[in-house]
Amino acid sequence: MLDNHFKKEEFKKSVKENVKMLYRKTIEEANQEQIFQAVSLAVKDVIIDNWLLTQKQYEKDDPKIVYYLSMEFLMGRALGNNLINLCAYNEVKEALEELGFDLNVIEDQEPDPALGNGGLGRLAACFLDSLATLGYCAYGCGIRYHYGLFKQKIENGFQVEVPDNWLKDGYPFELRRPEYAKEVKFGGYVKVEYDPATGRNNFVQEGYQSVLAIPYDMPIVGYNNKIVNTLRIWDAQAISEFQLDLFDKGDYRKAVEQENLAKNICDVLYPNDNHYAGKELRLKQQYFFISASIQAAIEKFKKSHSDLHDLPKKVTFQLNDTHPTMTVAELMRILLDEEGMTWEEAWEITTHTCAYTNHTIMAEALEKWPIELFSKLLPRIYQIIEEINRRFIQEINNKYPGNQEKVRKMAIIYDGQVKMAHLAIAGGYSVNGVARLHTEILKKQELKDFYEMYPDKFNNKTNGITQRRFLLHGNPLLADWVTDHIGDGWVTDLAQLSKLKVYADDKKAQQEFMNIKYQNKVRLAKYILEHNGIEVDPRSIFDVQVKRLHEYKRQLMNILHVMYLYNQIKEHPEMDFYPRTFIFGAKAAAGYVRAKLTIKLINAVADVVNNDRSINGKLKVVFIENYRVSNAEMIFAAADVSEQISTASKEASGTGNMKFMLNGAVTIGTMDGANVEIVEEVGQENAFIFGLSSDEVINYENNGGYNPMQYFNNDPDIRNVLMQLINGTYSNGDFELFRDIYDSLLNTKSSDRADTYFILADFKAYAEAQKRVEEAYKDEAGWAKKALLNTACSGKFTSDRTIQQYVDEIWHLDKVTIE
Ligand code: NBG
Repeated sequence: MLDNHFKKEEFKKSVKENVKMLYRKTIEEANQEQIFQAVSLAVKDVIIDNWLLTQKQYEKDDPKIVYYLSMEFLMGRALGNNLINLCAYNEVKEALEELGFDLNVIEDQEPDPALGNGGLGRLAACFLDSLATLGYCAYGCGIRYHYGLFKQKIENGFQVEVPDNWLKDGYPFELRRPEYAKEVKFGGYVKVEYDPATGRNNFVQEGYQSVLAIPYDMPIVGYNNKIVNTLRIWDAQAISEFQLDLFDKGDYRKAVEQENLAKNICDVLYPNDNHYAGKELRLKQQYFFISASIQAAIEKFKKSHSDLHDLPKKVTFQLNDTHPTMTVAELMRILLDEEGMTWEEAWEITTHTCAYTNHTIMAEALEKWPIELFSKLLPRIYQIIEEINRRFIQEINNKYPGNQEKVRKMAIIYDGQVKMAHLAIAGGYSVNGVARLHTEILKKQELKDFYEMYPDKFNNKTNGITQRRFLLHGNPLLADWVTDHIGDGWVTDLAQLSKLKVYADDKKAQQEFMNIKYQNKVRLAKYILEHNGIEVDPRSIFDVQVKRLHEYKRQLMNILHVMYLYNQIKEHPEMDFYPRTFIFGAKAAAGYVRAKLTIKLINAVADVVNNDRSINGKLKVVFIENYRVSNAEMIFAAADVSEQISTASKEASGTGNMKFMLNGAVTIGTMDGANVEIVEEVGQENAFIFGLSSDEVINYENNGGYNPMQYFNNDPDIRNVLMQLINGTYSNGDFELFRDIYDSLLNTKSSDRADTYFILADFKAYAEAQKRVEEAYKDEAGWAKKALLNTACSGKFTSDRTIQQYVDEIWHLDKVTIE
């Protein structure tokens, strides 16, 4: 389906034209960044044709639309991915070679749009890719943060945050659409006016400040199908520029306030993963993008439909966690105040249009807004939520007469707080978790009362990832090898990977597979040498943990285990030990002190271990700076061992685990999140599972925790390692540097329980599982078989499967093909 534009000569011509037009330079004079811009423009040109075609088709077919509402879209770079999905990657690579450029280097010029923190934001990006590829009409709706997630620098072993000014040189894949701007109102008060004509009260917000929301559209290119969907991210602009009369009336202060409101709203993404901070500006961000998105969606619906009662047949608003829950109230506001519907009508429509995905059971991640803050910022929205709450409590009372305990636990507004998850459940028709185990925990524990009340709303959608980015683009060697063996059907039908199973015992296939792994390890080793100045041996086991830094993910357990191994090697130099490279990559939220200290610890251990010549390079520790989507692609491809070691019950799903598996890494992990399903697919014998089960963990938690001291007292290995945290071994004699970590594991003087995440309880089981990894790796053929089977069995974990399940069971979208 190669477009004419991607025929080599055409393409070269258009790049040259663009360089001339943009920079008044010849191709020989242009630098790499300029070539990136010129190439992107040429690609965008083709995309825009397909974008228009898609638009036309949608207008013709009038399919049902899903609006995927999300505070985060962690897109990663677009150029390479767009070329992949346009099936033009190789042609463009050759064309550029002929012009004297290397496509990889050109791709590296692109800033990595980091409008997300971690799994939740990356999932949204994978979903958009799958929606376009499967031919469903979908809009991503989010915020155009001027600064994405900070860039991480490591200085003296510590994380330092550097602002990510990703828009500095202009972003070629976005399109400003001022003609679709929307006004969003904050503050003021609500005036109630009785309307004798209708016999109803009208609610009018007055004395408010407003902001203009300007949409920027980014194309989402489907794979080989000409479909181009839209990610619409909103930016804020002061409205006062348009309302100069405010100055005339002397309301100068208000004009300035409005100006400032607009300036701040889209400044920066909050850098928290799985943690709620409760900042007013965050609440503003939420309402800002929700109000603009819902207004736009309703306006679009009304253009081609006459009856808003049909909205649920044509539209679903999918809430990516509770951050966009304002949707429920904003939709009610529009239907009540602007469309003049009765409460019952509006509620009927709203509760059949909104659907909610839960991504965590971590208590500290649950959003609860103080009513003070909420009602002041959003007076009308708050009023509506009060009424939703009043009716909801009535419903609870009807179902459980006299049961105040139920009201206490389930109310939307309680104890001076608005509970966003409760609003999302009451206001929607679907509640889903993101892995089977997670959904079961929601039903049995966290949301038990809601499940009892609305069993039919609850369902599971196990997460997935896009193989187009994480295999086809990220690991071209393996992608080609797979295609050579089973054809290229896997690119849009990942289940076909199971055809590789017949090669699991094939010596030649095993060798080829491991040889590709080796080459990918060489590629990563080169990156590490360039970026960290550390030399690592690609023949050693690459054992990798890359993900956000969080206590529940237990990077600490990993590094404590490295300290333990180091002690072993030092004590028994003669011991048989297969060389290992432990690779970490993780950003810590800027305010998360203990997480940042863990980064320092990893780097401190790296310093000691990597520079100890007496261990003959048997052990290396690397902390990769600034882990992000673009280097992730390379890291997954090079991993032998995938560390998925969260405390059971805490990781809702995980998606990195799937990316590793797809690339032929073997999991060492707990029975948590989607690990459970990974093991189910690949078989116990092809993974290394250890540790407490989620039931055991939850049981401890419900019964006052456990006593880590017993492990400290009874196990000399554990004691030894923990003492090294406070005896200066890794801190040049400073006893205090890592004391907080030591205390967190043993000391109950702090308010939280000691060792909240059961690191000491699981430590020995983890060490034992690591021993099994080592033994298994020494058996070359055995390992190759495991690795190959991991790839072969990863078919379930494509986001195409996840999206198809959302479509079949929640969204009920219509499939579209471009004629
Ligand atoms: C995260 C979970 C992950 C999960 C992603 C995507 C939040 C609130 N949750 O386990 O921690 O894979 O969501 O569902 O970021």
